[in-house]
Amino acid sequence: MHTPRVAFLRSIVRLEELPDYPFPEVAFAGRSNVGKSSLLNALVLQRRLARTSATPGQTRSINLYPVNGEWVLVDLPGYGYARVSHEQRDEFRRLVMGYLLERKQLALACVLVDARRDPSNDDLALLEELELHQRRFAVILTKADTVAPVALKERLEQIRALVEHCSACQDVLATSARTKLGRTQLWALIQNVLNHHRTQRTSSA
Ligand SMILES: Nc1nc2c(ncn2[C@@H]2O[C@H](COP(=O)(O)OP(=O)(O)OP(=O)(O)O)[C@@H](O)[C@H]2O)c(=O)[nH]1
Ligand SMILES: [Mg+2]
Repeated sequence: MHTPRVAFLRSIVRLEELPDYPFPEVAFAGRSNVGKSSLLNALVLQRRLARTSATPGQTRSINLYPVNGEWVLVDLPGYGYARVSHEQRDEFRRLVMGYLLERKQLALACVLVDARRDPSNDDLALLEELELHQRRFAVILTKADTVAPVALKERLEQIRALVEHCSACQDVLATSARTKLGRTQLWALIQNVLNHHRTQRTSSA
């Protein structure tokens, strides 16, 4: 694979600001600090495209990154971050859930889950909503470099069992932004989903 051509398009804090273009989007969602921005950078082989931080709550807006002029990677604000007000938390939730459930350009929601932890209640609620609304999703384990191979295998089995009956689930993958584990598989999954999305659009046009 060639290094993708990727740029920063826009940062959005209200759903109405989202552009109405024909490009399919692939979004990274998940709890705060799970590694969304880091994995996005690793995926497109850029060090500092999306801002990352050891402090949770770094990404507070919806950030759009067009790739190869064909599709758009979307970095979402994280949920479950304790140190924000209730109002702010509700605001983020409305923004993120509104985007994930209603955005017509969304081709795939990647739900990122820390490989070291059991999925949180927020993670489970999000997966349930996506399945309920039949929005295509994949579960992506992050920070796989921090767990032993046996524990990683167990975690993968746990998640696969969890989504076994979810028809909207496209895949469950283990990744690491640090070692780039799973990067090629994630790229291939995205290309597959985008191809499918294109075919569907052509046949329904
Ligand atoms: N060991 C390891 N650490 C990682 C990996 N990915 C991210 N991190 C670390 O996890 C922390 C959070 O990473 P971010 O990419 O900023 O997480 P985020 O999900 O975008 O966080 P918010 O924007 O706050 O929601 C940073 O300190 C990263 O260096 C990984 O694959 N392995
Ligand atoms: Mg971030």
